[in-house]
Amino acid sequence: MKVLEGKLNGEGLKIGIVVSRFNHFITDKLVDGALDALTRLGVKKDDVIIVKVPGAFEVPLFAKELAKKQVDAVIALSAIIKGGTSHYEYIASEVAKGIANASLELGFPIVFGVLTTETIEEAIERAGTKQGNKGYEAAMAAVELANLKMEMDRENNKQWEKEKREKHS
Ligand code: INI
Repeated sequence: MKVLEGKLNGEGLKIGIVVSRFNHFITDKLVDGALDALTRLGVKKDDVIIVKVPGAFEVPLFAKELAKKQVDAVIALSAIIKGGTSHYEYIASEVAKGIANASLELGFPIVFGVLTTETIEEAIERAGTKQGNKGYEAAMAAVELANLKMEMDRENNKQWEKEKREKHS
């Protein structure tokens, strides 16, 4: 039996972060959490690139652009808080779809570190207080997935080489 699983080791990895400024008192905390996890896992500060965008709606496009650069995974961070905003649902579903589409189209790990909450209090709880830090969790997943992607690529190459050899033997 073969089990493939990404290691939680960030040494040598390059990681991109896209973060929105909207609700920045929350998203700044998500970035802090993400950087804390990346540093603990061995990612060097110089190997992290952060792209700031106005709001969550803009995150998928720039997550996709960043994924085309020399990084091993991208972390998408934003805070969509319902409060009194009526278009909350539209933004939340577009952002989720946009990130999933970008990741699938490129075949590249883009981690969903987007908070969608009813209230500001719930967002605070998930940005470094009672319920942990979504940015920290997203960064852990990014490192695991970057390593898993490399491992899968190696496996696929091995398989491809094997099939090529068998075809020509
Ligand atoms: N952007 C957010 O990141 N979070 C929100 O809660 C939010 N709400 O509720 O409006 C929000 N709106 C801005 C949006 O993401 C775009 O930046 C804007 O519409 C310009 O395209």
